[in-house]
Amino acid sequence: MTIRPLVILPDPVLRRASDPVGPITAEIRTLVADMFETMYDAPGVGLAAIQIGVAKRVVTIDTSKEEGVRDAKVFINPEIIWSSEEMRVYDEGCLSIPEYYGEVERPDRVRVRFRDIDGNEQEIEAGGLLSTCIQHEIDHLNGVLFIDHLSKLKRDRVIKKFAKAAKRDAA
Ligand code: GNR
Ligand code: NI
Repeated sequence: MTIRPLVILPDPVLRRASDPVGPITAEIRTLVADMFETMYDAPGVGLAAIQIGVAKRVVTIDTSKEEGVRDAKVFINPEIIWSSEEMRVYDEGCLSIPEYYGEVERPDRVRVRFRDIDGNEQEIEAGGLLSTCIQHEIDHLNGVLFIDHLSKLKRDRVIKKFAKAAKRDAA
C-alpha cells in the first residue's frame, strides 16, 4: 500500500468527471487500499479517487469518531437515488483545498446505491456526517468542489489564493 500525493486546487484534474468502474480487478483493489492509506494519513474522513489523480468512480469514507476504531467504507459507482426535502448546513473542508472551510447546505439525508468491493450492489440511507461526506465525494466524481456551493465572491477568492500559492511553489 502506498500513500499517494493529493491533487490540490487549482489543478484542472479536479474538474474532470470520473469514469464508472467495470469489474473489480486487482488494480481497483490496489486503488482502494492506496486511497485508505492516503485518507488515514492526511487525515480525512473521505476521499474520491480523482483526489489522487485517478478518474474512476471510487470513494472511501470513514466517519468513525472514536480514536483507534476504524469503519472503512468503500463506494464504487455511487448514485444518489433519493434526497430528503429537509436540508442542513455543515462547515465543510476538503483535502484538495487545505485549511479552507465553508458552510454548505445540502439535503439532510440521502439514499445511495453503489457497488461494494466484491462488486455486489448495495443501498444505504445516510444522515449526519456520512450524508454530508458522501454528497461531497459524489460531487468530486462529477468534477464539482464544495466551494462551487459558496457565493461566487468566496469561490473566486479562494481559487485566486490557491492559484497564487501554486505559482509561488513552482517558482
Ligand atoms: O476530510 C474531510 N472532511 C470533511 C468535512 C466536512 C465535509 C466533508 C469533508 S470530506 C473531507 C475529505 C475530502 O476532501 N474528501 O473529498
Ligand atoms: Ni473533498
